[in-house]
Amino acid sequence: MIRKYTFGSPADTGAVVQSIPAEAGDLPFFSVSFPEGGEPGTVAFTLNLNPEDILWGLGETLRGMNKRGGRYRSWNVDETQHTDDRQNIYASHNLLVVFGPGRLFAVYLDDPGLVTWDLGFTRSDQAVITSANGDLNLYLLEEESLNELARSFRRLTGRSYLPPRWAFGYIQSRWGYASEEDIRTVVAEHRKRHIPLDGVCMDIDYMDGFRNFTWNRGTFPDLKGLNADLRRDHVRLIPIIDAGVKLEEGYAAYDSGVREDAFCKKADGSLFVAAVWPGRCCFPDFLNPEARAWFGDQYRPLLEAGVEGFWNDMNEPSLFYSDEGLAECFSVLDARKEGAGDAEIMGALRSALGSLANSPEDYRRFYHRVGDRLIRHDKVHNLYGAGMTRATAEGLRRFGPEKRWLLFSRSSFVGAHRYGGLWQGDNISWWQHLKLALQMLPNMNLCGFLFCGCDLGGFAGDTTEDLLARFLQLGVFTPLMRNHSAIHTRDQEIYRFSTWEKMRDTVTVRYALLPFLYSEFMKAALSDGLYFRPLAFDWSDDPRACRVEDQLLLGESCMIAPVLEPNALGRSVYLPEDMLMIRFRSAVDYDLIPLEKGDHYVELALHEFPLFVRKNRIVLLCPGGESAETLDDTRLTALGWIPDGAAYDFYRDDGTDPSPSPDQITRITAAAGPSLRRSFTAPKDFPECRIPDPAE
Ligand code: MIG
Repeated sequence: MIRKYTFGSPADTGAVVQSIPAEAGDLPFFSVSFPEGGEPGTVAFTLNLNPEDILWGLGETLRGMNKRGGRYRSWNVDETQHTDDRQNIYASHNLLVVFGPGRLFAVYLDDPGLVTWDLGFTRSDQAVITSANGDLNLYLLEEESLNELARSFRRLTGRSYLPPRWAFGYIQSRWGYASEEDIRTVVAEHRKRHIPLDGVCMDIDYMDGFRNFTWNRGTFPDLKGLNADLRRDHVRLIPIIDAGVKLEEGYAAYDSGVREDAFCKKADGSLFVAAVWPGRCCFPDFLNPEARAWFGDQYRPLLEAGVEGFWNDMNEPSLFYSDEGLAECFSVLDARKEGAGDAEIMGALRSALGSLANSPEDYRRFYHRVGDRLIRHDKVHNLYGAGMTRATAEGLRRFGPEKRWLLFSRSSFVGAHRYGGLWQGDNISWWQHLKLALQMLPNMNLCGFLFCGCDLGGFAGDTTEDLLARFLQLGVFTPLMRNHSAIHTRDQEIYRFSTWEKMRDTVTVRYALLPFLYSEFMKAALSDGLYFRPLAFDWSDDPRACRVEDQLLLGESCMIAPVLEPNALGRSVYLPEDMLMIRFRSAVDYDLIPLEKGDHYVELALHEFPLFVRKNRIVLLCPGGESAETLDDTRLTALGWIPDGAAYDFYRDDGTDPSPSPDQITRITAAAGPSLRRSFTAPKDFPECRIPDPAE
């Protein structure tokens, strides 16, 4: 059941697709107040918390899976420090699930402005959610189970984005690949060593002076030819596009943007200008449908060169500084010249410089044109990245309606999950960030973003061999499996390390599992379900399971529990029921160990990692391969502890169909029996397939 409550006069955010009439009565569970001292119109919702209540949601935010005890802000920002004291990063996903004894509901605030979430921070027995604008639709969702609640939220906000199947392959990325030569070398090093590979990301260095939709003709003389060569090798190029468009007469995207009146303007009607990588930039008005259409069409030159996937960056939008901000900063610095020698001058200079980027004043300087209304940016700030994702997705669809496209973004809002995936942004090569990546995944899934992943190995800082190995072991299971790192950090491609063969073996497991993981993903997406979720979703009566913060359910029948610490030779795992542990070393080298419900310490040497499968369920391995395109998904091996037999609905399609039918399913039935491993051939076009027990 979903109920809607309206406060003030809300903007249309595009997050919700179901039309629900607003309730006239009082909002249950919460008390509503209008705090004084804040912005006029501010409204606060206070909820009393029971000691046992668990809070999930808020999508891409920091701290643990259970958000209780922390403070968060819905305010999209280019935040490079993903530490527990930061309340907001790139996305705003205003969904909160409340789960406790006798209590299960979720609240979604459809509000594009600043929202703060005090979830037991000020008072451990209270959650206070505050909307700065006070103009919002609040949805209250109640269902019988956590999984039903998640489904109901997806029905409210629409089906998740479907990537092409090749996007489930391994992707290599690095800020700093600057030429065709660099890219060809990366591909050759992978192919030579049989490290599977499906894509290489091109970061801003491919562009001509950081101008969107251009490429450097000196270092990429024939992008189309390069792309064609790589495609023969089953590898795709995935270029980056930033939000800001360089202000420069004679540059096609700028000129046409001005002509189409597609850029955000200030109150006096002049263009809003702020510096990002290309220098002074204009910012497309992604809230305006015509501007979105114009922006989506700008991808054309890259599409004509054969590109089939993109990542969109800097779309919070990230602003280094505006003209006005820079002038103000210099005047503060000038005024301080006299004071040299003062003890506090250091702090004053630092704060003047430190507040240049992404400043609240800049976000109040420009406007969006929605219909015949002008809306000041800060009122709808959190929609900007989502608007860019939508503009891109719609442009790609116009160009190629016959297939699915890869698209993932840094900034987002609920609603963007219908148009693209997400990566988790600039993590650091820290062990803490491996755990953080895992903990963000189920909350991102809950908010609709199924296609996501982190920068494997860590973006900033120098990775270490063991950290990269353990990151890859998580990446085997994340829909987006991308190794990415920042410029001037240690080289992070698998082949740079002495133990590259072991890491390659890890990636081979991804490819052996790829048809199965794809099946799990597509079934989740097409049924409005979850690919990753907290253990509580399936074992909500088991208080131990409900508190687990470092294991995740994957799809219908699997659980992952990666090693998250350095120098570990194993880890503790909690099993809410009997499970088979598959301890992988490679696609063909693994142990099958049935484990009973309860606590276990499992041994996992550096290049070993587990997948747990519930009893009487199976997972499927294919023979593997070096690209998603060349995998054989008919010659399969079923792994499972199935004393009572198992049935699996194996979803397969051509990997590109933009409107796939959910019933492209082969029902695989495995007969009861003691053997844990059974090889068989699955008929591609037949609905049924029975695997006997080899002992039969
Ligand atoms: O200001 O394009 O999160 O993945 O490598 C940094 C350069 C801009 C931030 C992205 C990161 C990317 C980097 N970008």
